[in-house]
Amino acid sequence: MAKTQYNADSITVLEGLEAVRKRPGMYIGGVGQKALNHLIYEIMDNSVDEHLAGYCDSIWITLEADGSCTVRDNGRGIPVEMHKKGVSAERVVMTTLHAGGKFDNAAYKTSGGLHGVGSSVVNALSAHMTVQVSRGGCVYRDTYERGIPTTELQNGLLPVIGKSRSTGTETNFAPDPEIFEKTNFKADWLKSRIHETAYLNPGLTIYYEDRREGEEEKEVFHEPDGIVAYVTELNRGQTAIHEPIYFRGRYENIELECCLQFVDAFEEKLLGFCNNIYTAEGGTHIAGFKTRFTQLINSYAKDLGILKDKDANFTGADTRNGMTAVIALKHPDPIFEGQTKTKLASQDAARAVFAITGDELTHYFDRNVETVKAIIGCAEKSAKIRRAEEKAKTNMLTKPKFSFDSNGKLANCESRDASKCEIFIVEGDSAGGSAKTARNRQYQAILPIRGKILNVEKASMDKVLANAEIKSMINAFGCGFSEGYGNDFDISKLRYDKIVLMTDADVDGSHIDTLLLTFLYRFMPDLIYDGHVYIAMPPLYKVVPKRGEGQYLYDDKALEKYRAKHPDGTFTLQRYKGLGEMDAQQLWETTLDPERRVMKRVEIEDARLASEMTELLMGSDVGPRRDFIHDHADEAQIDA
Ligand code: 0RA
Repeated sequence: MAKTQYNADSITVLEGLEAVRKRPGMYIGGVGQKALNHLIYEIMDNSVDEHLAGYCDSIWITLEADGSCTVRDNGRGIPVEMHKKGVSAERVVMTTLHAGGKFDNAAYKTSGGLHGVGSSVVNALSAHMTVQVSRGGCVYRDTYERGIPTTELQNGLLPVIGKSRSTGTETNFAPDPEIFEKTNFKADWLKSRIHETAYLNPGLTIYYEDRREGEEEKEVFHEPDGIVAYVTELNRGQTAIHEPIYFRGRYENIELECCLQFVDAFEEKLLGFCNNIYTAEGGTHIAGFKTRFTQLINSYAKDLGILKDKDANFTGADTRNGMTAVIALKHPDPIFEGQTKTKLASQDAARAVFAITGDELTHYFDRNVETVKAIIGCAEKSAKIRRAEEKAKTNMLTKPKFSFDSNGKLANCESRDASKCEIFIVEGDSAGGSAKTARNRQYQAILPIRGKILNVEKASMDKVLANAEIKSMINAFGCGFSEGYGNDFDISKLRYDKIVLMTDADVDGSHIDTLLLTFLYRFMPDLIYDGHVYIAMPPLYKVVPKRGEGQYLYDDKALEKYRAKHPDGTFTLQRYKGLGEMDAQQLWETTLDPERRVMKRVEIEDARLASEMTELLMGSDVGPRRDFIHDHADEAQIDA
């Protein structure tokens, strides 16, 4: 390793990177799985910026067998020439913390300077990082450990390690286990993000490869139809009521690209992006779109005689009933705010989107009246249900609620300290009975539910609220619920820190999980966002060897492994077909005991994954749902 030379500049540099290592959360939003994946996005976004600048059409992203990640592009290559600081520009980019240094660097993205913002943060948080630049006929290489350069410069410049006719940048980095709780990247989140990038950049091809043992996979992401393909994909499996509507426009320096399509469902999927960044918290672009869209639909409904003068206007939510839309904005100098800096705050964005949407959709609707009529039909359905719901809610609020402790079959726990309490939603009375015997009654509550709960995606609101199983859950959780038009949800009133779905490991059980999750997702999504919802993973087998201790096995893979270790077959194998087959002792050991149980926390990475998940959950086919659980089962962890 080369000795690092310290001068005044490099000391401030090191202090900067030290700050990143001291407070990684400030720069990448945490040290968990989400933040870990974020490292890749930071590096990948720089290559996407090079694409947006018009110089790069391919990006290669590889999860290496050794746990590191490589991002390569065919852009111009990060400048390696002498920077005014007296060292290679690449070195400056990789070691200089950019101003602000906040979690989301979006604000600096289009500033046109040396992009590579974020690279220094990734560098600081990587056990090692290698940057290889092909430019001007040569290949240059620079290396770092925990942000500190380990390659000796020659007169301030990078060593040349080879020749090349092509140009581009390749960054390989390994997240530092001193910083991150876990260092294995989540492939499904990454692929989802890559796919989103491909939809938003139709001229770009992204080659993804996972080389990790047991995970080997290759996929090419290229979406020449852009956001039209995105909307089509979001609506896959649903009944579209018209062709996708696509428009684009420019207003001052702001460019808008938009695609929307209605489906026959009570759902609204509105995804906003600004400069390729998903604006999870919405913002001015979304507001401008919504305002103008509501006006348009009300005005067409009146012009077409569907709404009479005496009729009340449709609400905004009515007009978006069944809408799927992608709104992609390019802004030269966006301002972001909000908790995760994913809310667009620039006022001119609202004006631009308002104006372009008005012009373009008027143009379209005037030529496609049948489409407007179909969209107004969705608004009418929504308005009707909304009125029925308002009635149902008033009825429900005026009727006395069940009292907490005498709520149906709930066996509540003794403690009232929500942070320590858990509730298990258990399928069937017999398993419920064993669970009641087995539990720690101080902290664990058991709520048995009977058979299949109502499919909330299909039923109307008043039916949902009349369903006994749903009522007992709402009452037990204590935090109310939110629904499209109203919001009585208050998470601070939640009575349990953990809500655990405990169903049989078979098709029926997975269907019940599906329905329960759909219910939670629609009416109490914050419970999922805040990580309160878990799925119990009861074992499938118990093996007892001739000598030694018995052991529970949670899946077929584990059984295979066990068989391989005991080739003589000298063990007895018990298979659990359902929770009901376990006695109280076994149920405690495997599913209830915080020290030993295995459960999976239900996570929603972002709105897109969430909507995909709903779609997955909504289908009558349990196959995809099984796959979902199965795919995530390897992350199941002992939850202590
Ligand atoms: C600024 C100027 C030039 C290239 C880049 C940035 C650049 C940065 C990254 C980061 C990842 N991949 C990248 N590709 C390019 C080129 C200046 C020139 O050649 O004139």
